[in-house]
Amino acid sequence: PQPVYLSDYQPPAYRVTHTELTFDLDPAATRVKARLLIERNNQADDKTPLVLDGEQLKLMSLAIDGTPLAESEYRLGDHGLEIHAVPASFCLESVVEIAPSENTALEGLYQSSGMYCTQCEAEGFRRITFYPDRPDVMATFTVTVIGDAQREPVLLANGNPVERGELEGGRHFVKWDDPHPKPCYLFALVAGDLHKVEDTFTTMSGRNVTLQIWVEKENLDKTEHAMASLKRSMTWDEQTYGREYDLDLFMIVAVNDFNMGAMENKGLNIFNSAAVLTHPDTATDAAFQNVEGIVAHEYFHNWSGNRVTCRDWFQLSLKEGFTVFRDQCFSADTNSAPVKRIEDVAFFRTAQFAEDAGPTAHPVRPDHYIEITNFYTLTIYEKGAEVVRMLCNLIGWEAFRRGADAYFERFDGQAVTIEDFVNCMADASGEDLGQFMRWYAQAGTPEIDAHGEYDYAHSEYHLTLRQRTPATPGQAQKQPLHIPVRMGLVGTKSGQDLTLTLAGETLGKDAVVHLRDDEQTFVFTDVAEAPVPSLLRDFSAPVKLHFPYSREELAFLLTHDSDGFNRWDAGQRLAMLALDDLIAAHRNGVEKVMDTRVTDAFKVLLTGAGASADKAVLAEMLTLPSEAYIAEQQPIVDVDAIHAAREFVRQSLAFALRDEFMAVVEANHTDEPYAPTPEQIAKRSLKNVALGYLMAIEDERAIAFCQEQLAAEHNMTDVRHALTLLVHSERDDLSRPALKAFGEKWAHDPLVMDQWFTIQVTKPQPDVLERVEFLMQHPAFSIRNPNKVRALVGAFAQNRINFHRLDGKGYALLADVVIELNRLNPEIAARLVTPLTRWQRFDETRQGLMRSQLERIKQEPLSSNVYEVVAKALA
Ligand code: HT7
Ligand code: ZN
Repeated sequence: PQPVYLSDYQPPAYRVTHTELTFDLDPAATRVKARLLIERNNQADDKTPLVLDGEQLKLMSLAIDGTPLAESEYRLGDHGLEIHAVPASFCLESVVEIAPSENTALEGLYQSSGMYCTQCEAEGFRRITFYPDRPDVMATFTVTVIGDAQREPVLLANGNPVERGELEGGRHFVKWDDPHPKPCYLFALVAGDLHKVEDTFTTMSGRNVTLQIWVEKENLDKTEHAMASLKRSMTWDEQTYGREYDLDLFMIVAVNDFNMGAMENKGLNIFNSAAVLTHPDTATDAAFQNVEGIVAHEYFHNWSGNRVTCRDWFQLSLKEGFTVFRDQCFSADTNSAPVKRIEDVAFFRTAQFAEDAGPTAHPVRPDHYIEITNFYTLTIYEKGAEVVRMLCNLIGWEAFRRGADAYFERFDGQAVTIEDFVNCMADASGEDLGQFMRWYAQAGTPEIDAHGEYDYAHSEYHLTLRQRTPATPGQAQKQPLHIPVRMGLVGTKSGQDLTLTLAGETLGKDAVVHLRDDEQTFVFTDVAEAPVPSLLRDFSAPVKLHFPYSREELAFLLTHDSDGFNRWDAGQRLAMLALDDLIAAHRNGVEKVMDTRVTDAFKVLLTGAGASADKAVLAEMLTLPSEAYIAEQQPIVDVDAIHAAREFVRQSLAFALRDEFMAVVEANHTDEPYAPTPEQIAKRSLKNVALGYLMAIEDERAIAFCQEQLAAEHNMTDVRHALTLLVHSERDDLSRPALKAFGEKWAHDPLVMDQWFTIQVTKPQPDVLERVEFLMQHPAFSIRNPNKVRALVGAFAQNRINFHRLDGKGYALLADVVIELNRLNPEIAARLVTPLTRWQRFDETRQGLMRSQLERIKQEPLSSNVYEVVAKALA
């Protein structure tokens, strides 16, 4: 397969001004009739052929302005159709046949649990009809859906319903009109036996919008939270960005088979059922929060993505980075802002940093790709959001908001580039963002080596920052970036933030310094006492910061830093220093000794000043860095040493602070009716974190507590946590009956069964691989369902000590599944193979084992998706 290059971009030779589609639904032979009003663009002439994308389509007829085309007038290939000569303005009519029931890739029109649904982003529309399947062709759409009145009583598409009626043979139809020009990737159709929950929203200009959530009948009681989240999102976008919804109807549909979380199709968002359905009995707090965030994300796309869209797929982060930033701010405003930031950054530093350090590293705006679906990555989404956040912090919210207003107004109804967005911000602020643009072009995680010195004689603090970005595939040399470093100086005597004075200018107690060169020294004057620097507050840039903090300094920041994020980060750094020592001890066969400074810090958190802190933040502060994060910090990952060291710390803390943890468990246990409020979520997470420590030493009171929590069935957060702790303990006598009862009780609920699969395959005991093999035969498992694959196989690949078994069987199992999925669903196969691509991070034995599985996959006849990932991993 050949790559596509950003530098080859050409505007389309022809535009489609209006698209009229008629779908006559049938599982094996759906007929799609298309009438496209097409006009030639200025740069083309009458010799320019019309090139349309099309894949897996059976062409039945083709006509221009009512005249059928002879076969000599066009060329039909595997990827599309070229019509040699066309008028400057004409109507193209085509009829094709497609087979939704055979579509296992879940791109284009497919069937999920008997209903029809679509997924067109990025290039799925070409599996529906012949069309210029590119985001810079924007048309209005009229869509008629014809289906069986019994099997498909509900027929949905984008926009507003304008006509409906009965047809012969028990068929019926609904016609939909979407007046907003859109690229075809935002087209959607859903048909099936669906039921709706309805509500209304009055926009800021007083228009009434009907809100509908469509689900299978048995899920009608799981929509309340999504509906409330949708209304909150609509209000937030009006208040925060002045953006109002623009149709009379907004629909969400839940489907069981979906490659990602959800899709922002105009007026008809399609959601993975896992991203929309919640009920206290079946969904955890994390799931409730995830649903809220995804509902908001898709809704926000109505402006950042739909009204203003991307010129080409290289600009993907234009809509995704900006929209993730918007949904992050919404969740921060709606819940606990510091916890949201801590969770996002903890995930980012683990997973995106790993992507940036691996063979598939790419810039926020890539310059080439083979398969665009491989580029829906953490770099495009999350690093893209961090880049937008930096922009906002650099120019300030007021200027950022003016820039966003200008962006939406200037480019409404257009397909644009990242430069267009950044130029709006530069215009609104007067800031020169030229150097800042490198963030979009350079892959890899920048590292800052920081070093500070207090000059007692002159009351000055000299802070030197040196930046470097490591080489990444295809980018050997990097240029210095414009990095905003938010910081404070915390006085060691007063414990307070000191006033920052730089080059004679008083900046306040918390300021942003701009690092632009390879190395810069900032001299702060009038610093009355020796400070400890608090750097990169609130994670002001997506970089790795190295500062030679002593453990005492970290313990000091943990209790004194005015920045909540950096207080948490100081704790993580302190724990990391202890973990590093223990990893080395394990490797060298030396007895492990617990660092009492960590125990003391935890004691302060549990009983001292920390105990009065926000409970949600406290829960985060009591959580040790994950094995995956610890691995990220090691030059060569020693899976067993990391696991042993982390377990040792957990157990040491539990032995030393047993009573304190138990007091937290008891103080935060509640049986008030479940609500996903920040207060309740905070209490549950604090209690469950403490319970986790006690279960690490199999404390008898904790075991009894878990059993009671499980039996009480008060809410899924508590039930799942208790079940997980029992299953992950060494107590088989407790684990087996609990798992069995849970599996039987929830056999009818696919989303709960996903949790049941994950709990079993994430435990540390060594029989997990066999368990995965066994569970793959379970009636609730299907390799065709992406949620099941993620819950079982994907979760197993995150179980570090079991996946990385030294006999290589974990790798072989993953490769087997990738090979099978490569035929069925290439997009999911390409995502699933990721853990194998990180082979360079491991010891020689594991490197060899992982590589040999990659080689085995490469021998197969591969989809372009899997080929691209595997080829990069082996390059
Ligand atoms: N914009 C949506 C992306 C998406 C997607 C991409 C490729 C294949 C399947 C997909 N489903 C959804 C989701 C979003 O970012 O909001
Ligand atoms: Zn998105």
